[in-house]
Amino acid sequence: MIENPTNKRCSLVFYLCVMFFPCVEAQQPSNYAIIKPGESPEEIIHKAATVIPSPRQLSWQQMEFIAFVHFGMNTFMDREWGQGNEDPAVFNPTDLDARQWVKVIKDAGMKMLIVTAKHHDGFCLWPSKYTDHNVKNSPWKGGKGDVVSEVAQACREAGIKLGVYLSPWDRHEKSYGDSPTYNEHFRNQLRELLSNYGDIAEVWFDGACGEGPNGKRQEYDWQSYYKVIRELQPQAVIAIMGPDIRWVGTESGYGRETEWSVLPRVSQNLDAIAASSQQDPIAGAYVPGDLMGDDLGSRDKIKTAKSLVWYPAETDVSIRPGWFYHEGQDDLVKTPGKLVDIYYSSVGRNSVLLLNIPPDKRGRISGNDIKALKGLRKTLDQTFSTNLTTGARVIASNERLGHSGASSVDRDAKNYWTTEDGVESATLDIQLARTLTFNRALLQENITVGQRVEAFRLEAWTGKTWREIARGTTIGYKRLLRFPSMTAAKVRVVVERSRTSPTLSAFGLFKAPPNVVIEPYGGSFETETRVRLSTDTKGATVRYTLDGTDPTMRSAKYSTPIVLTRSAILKATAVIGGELCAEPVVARFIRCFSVKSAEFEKPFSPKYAGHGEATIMNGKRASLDLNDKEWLGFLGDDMIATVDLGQARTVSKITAGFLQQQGSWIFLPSAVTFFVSEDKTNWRDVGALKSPIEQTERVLTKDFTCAVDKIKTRYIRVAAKNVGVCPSWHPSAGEKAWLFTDEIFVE
Ligand code: FUL
Repeated sequence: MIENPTNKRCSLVFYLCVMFFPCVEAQQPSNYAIIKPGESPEEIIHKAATVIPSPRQLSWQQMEFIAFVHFGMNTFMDREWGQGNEDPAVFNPTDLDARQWVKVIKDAGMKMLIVTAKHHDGFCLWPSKYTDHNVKNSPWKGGKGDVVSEVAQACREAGIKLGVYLSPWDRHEKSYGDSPTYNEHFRNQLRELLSNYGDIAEVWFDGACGEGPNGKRQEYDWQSYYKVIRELQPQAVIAIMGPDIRWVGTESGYGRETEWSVLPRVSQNLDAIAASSQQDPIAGAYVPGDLMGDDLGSRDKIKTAKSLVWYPAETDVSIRPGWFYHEGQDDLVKTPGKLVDIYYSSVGRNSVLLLNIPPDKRGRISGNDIKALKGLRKTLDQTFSTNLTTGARVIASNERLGHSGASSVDRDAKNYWTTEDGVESATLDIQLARTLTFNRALLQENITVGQRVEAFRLEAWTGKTWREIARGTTIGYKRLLRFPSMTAAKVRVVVERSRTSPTLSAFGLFKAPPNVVIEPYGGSFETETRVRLSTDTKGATVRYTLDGTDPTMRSAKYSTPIVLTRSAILKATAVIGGELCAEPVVARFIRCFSVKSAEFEKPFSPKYAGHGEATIMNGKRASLDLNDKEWLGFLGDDMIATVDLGQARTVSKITAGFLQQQGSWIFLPSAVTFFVSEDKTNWRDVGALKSPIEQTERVLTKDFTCAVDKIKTRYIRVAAKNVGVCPSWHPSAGEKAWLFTDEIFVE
């Protein structure tokens, strides 16, 4: 069932539950703390506030924005997870250019590139001595190529750090499942990667763990893998299935509003910890099992902890629905607006953003992805290049000697404001150089002394009173806040609660470029619809197009509501001082017949009932979120919908939309058949589309469209075939499968 999906993250969580931590010298301050028996909740909270990142964790956090590059056999097989039996002859990029990858990544402001040296299919992008399943047996460069080496070289030249993804799960390797032999094989591969390609800044172990080619499951010897990494690349952080960096808990790109980097580390072996206190307390320890929970590090979570650890979050998300490149997703690249939103919700919420940009079959990052990244960069530069606190004067309600309030706006990360011992709430009054307009704020704690702030608010002086403009809980390494434009000469940061003396190493105010709002934001209409455009910025005008092209200075200027009488892709942007200054916002409008009523032969599930029958005829498309109220779900049954247009119409196109999210047991229909009828009794089959169900991690929405030759009809029936049960390769094989539909359009 969807409420209890069996997916790879479950195995990730399981392994995190049992994984061990490497030995660390017990010194204070450190990136862990032991709670001694009898310590009060108060003492524990103070202790948590002094746990600090290790030097490698700190350098990693300071990178803020890093790139994932999924490239390999799957790129050529058009899949997300290979089987391991793919022919190396298939791997043949025609124009691989690692320098292009690095340039795109650097231009976007990312500081590291993590390449999938080996994914679950076992194919190695470097000529590994330990397997034949690698580039040397591919036609690419006559078998003389080495992708990892080209990437390493390009990164070195550009000053970009290099990370490697090495999948422990290997569906090709024969020894997989014969635990000691495969563990040695895996360590050998690690040694190759960590010895021959210069400095490695991150090793990324994914949590997926399935059966190997021999049907056996592997017991990973994580400790021995970590040992190899610490020995060969001590500066590298080990992420996800590792002790340094944790998975944020979602692949959506949206981290938690409250994100603590200090978490309880529950021990399985308390006696051992007590006995070895301050020496080698780590063996037998594990981090919380539920990394997907809403709360990992609040007072409530840590008050009963036996030890605490600095374990910061990394937010991994792909710029496309899939991790690997698929031509069919060229139009599904996230928009700059969406990427900006993700940036605020990851980097801006005390996490590092790991954004995946998959090169195509040529071995190059494709145009749509580059365009989206440029749009993201442009908005970030427009927003953050001018810090409006320049020249501000700061008065703190309390400050420690050498750590004045002014340190928070001096642009020197080493200087920071903090309070005297025992002062855990305080205010900073910031007098700006003049009256200014801003709609974004940045706050940074000095995490080299710990993460402390639990609640804060931001106020602006209206001339008469202080008005609250934003509030938040945790700050951590970085917190970004968005709020409606505010004009003021004085602002105030109020730290309401902190675990010990609060710190601020940076405070900034910014003005983001104008945002264009389209109302309604797309949808369908029968004869005409009126669309209003507006911007949140005084003095800005709006230019737009209706054919899907990006607006230019020559495009139509918006003045009165646009009357649409045909389908359109509306793109609008704002202009100030004769310059286009915002990324275009896009909305799709479809002209279609209104459906008067809809009925289903088999009922939809009450669990995913959307707005009832109306869901498929309200003109509103659903998002990729299965909980979106625009979805109707059918469990195990086909979706057979009959819609009534109210009167006979001349129809040329019928479209039905569906969701694929196999991890949640939602499959596309295996076939969709379209029928028409004038009397609802005699039906004529006007077309059918088949869609083979393939194993994939890809989450997407897909429209099944049937073009017909101007048929006059009043009733239309769409019969979508549910796969019935989850196929044999699915972790929940045999369980009832879901079919999700959002809309039927008749044009
Ligand atoms: C997952 C893998 O199964 C996906 O294919 C992808 O590599 C993602 C980043 O990690 O666990």
